[in-house]
Amino acid sequence: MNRNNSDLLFSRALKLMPGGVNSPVRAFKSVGGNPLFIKKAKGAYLYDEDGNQFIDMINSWGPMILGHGHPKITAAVSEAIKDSLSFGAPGKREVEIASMIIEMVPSIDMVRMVNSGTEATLSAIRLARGYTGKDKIIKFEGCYHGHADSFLIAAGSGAATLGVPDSPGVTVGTAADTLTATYNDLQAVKTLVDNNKGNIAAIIIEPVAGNMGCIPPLPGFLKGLREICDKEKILLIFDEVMTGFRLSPGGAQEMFQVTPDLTTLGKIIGGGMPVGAYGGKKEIMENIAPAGPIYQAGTLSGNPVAMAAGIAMLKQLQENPSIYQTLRETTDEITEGLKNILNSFGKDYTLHKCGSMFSLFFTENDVTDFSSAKQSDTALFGQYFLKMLEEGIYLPPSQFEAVFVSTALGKKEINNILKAAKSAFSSVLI
Ligand code: KE4
Repeated sequence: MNRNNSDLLFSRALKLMPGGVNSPVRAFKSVGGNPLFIKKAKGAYLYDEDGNQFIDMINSWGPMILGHGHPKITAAVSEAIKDSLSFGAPGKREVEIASMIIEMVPSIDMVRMVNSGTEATLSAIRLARGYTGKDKIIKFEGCYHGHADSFLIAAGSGAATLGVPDSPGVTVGTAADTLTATYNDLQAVKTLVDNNKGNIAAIIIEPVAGNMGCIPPLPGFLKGLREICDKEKILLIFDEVMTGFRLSPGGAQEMFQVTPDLTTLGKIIGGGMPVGAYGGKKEIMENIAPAGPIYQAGTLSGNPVAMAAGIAMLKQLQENPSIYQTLRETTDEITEGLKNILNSFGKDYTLHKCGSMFSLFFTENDVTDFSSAKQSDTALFGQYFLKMLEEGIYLPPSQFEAVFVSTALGKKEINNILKAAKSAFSSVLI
């Protein structure tokens, strides 16, 4: 595969930006080789700077659930741009998207628009701490909630100890207020809550994990968290930046029928533009400035062009609820095909899926949390990734990320994905 232009661009980029990228996972570090520089995308396809074509199975890490260049979204953005790009003042589109979100996600009475998932989650944590007057939060190992200091925390040794910084620059003081539990382990949460009675403001979780690979909640896990939070007066925050509007119009909370106190959103909500949001019960949200004392702000929050893209996206999802069934069927066809091919090589790798997201773990062991996910053969995954790239399939460049299916994947693309997988497995598994 000719990648001269990408390699040239990457060598320049390395001199100009840390790691040559604007977000670490794009650098292909965990799979090897240089990243490809994408020039354009249309429908199910990406085209790089050397003219190579790829079937897109990342879809910008989730947002492009309708594929690239959806005419309704493109038209809405083109229309909005005619009226200039940003006002820094309230606009009609903010009212419109807020009412759509509140309609689609029943647990949200009131919402604040921001510019990324990270902004949404860090704001939600500040709100939870301000509203409850308590300092500590519980997160789960392997769950990623963006790069705010409170989330870049590794598990301390033993269940009762405090978190430790997982990145230089995060202070010990900050880490002390983040407790970490094992995903799908309700007893671990109960132990942390008992050891920190009355000090925990919130539990934040990816209701379906996507950042350690796709790992669904075990039956009763989310409901158990809800019960703990009700009993201990802890706020339950569902980080649905990835699952929101993907698993169903109401996200994971609709799929699993568990109601959080606060929800964070991103990715799909912006239709490909930088948009995040957090929302929840009115009596909680009304504590956010200027209605209340808890501060949060943003120059480009509610940006009219980004709102236009988000409105067009949400409108498509609202008006075509059958797409969720289509996405499930496409996901089933791809995942069942992969499992059959692997079985023909005598492999029974663990594959987890939920709605239109899935991950193939290169391990035959069960995967229910981060430590079991880490048993996967990441080197083999890297070889598989590069082979699939050669075959024209662009997968997420990490074992610990999820594949995101779009409605643009049709029969032809599914067949090509499975044909490529058969070729890739035959070269890496034998
Ligand atoms: P952003 O700040 O990247 O918009 O959102 C952070 C975030 C928050 N919560 C969840 C559940 C998320 O998955 C994310 C971001 N996801 C990663 C992919 N695993 C974004 C890709 C990247 O970091 O480049």
